[in-house]
Amino acid sequence: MPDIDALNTRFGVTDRVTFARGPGALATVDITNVSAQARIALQGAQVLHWAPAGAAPVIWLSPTAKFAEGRAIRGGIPICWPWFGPHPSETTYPAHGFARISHWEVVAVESISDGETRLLFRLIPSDAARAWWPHATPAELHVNIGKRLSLELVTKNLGVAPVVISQALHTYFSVSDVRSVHVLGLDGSPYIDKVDGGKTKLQKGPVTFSAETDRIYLNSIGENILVDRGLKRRLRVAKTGSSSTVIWNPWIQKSAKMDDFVESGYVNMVCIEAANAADDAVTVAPGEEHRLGVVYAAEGLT
Ligand code: TA6
Repeated sequence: MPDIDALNTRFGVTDRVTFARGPGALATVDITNVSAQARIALQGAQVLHWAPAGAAPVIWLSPTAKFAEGRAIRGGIPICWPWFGPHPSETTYPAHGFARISHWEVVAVESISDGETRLLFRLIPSDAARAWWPHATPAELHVNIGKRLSLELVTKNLGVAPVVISQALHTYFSVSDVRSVHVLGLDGSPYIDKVDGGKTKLQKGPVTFSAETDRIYLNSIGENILVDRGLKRRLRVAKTGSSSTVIWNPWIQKSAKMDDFVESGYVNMVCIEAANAADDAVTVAPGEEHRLGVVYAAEGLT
């Protein structure tokens, strides 16, 4: 259990960087600067909130998210690592890996300027995680909080053999109404349709939402744009080190089965995930590292 007083003594900055114990006694850090406000849980180094100054929150957090040690928090930016989805062979291993349910230590906090705060977190695997993943692959997350939000997930292979990882920054975006938004940038991309037996299909035009949507777009390296006329907002999702883009909305029936989705909660969120999943899993050679990066920017819509 992180020592909040020690964190504030070492990294806190009055009115700018404040550590606290939030719901479920989970440690959080609130960041306020001229450009934005954000909150990050130390469990999972999970961004829970980001709002550029004067703008509505960009990141969605379920109103009934459950906060408990070792339980994934519904919303924000969960880190899926070192595997995406169910473990390839072990059904008892946690879905989406263990990064999002593990403690991450704060390594550094830096105010670059009055408008940008940079934080560095390092994953501290539990004994259980070491059993699930017996590889020397330390993970770090760099977060920049400003008028843009950027994250970079770094995996280093300190072992003597190649290691295959799949991963995602599983970002939940807040939208006015998922039935009226669309995603640009995936036209012509092949995708695995997890709602239709995993068939591979080809995207035609913008991605729109009228039912449960769960797709892994492959060989997808370009920028995506989430257009939300209801919020008069365009969200740009630029990424590096990512070959897959996952698009997800659970819709009515699936979300109704989740205790951390309010009824109709699915209407106000959509996941656009910078990932390396399925055929795009990444092999990290001994002594090498892999960097998965995203930059989110909100723009007005005239
Ligand atoms: O990214 C989409 C997905 O893989 C869906 O299949 C769904 O399982 C979602 O992630 C949420 O997973 P979670 O384990 O957070 O409930």
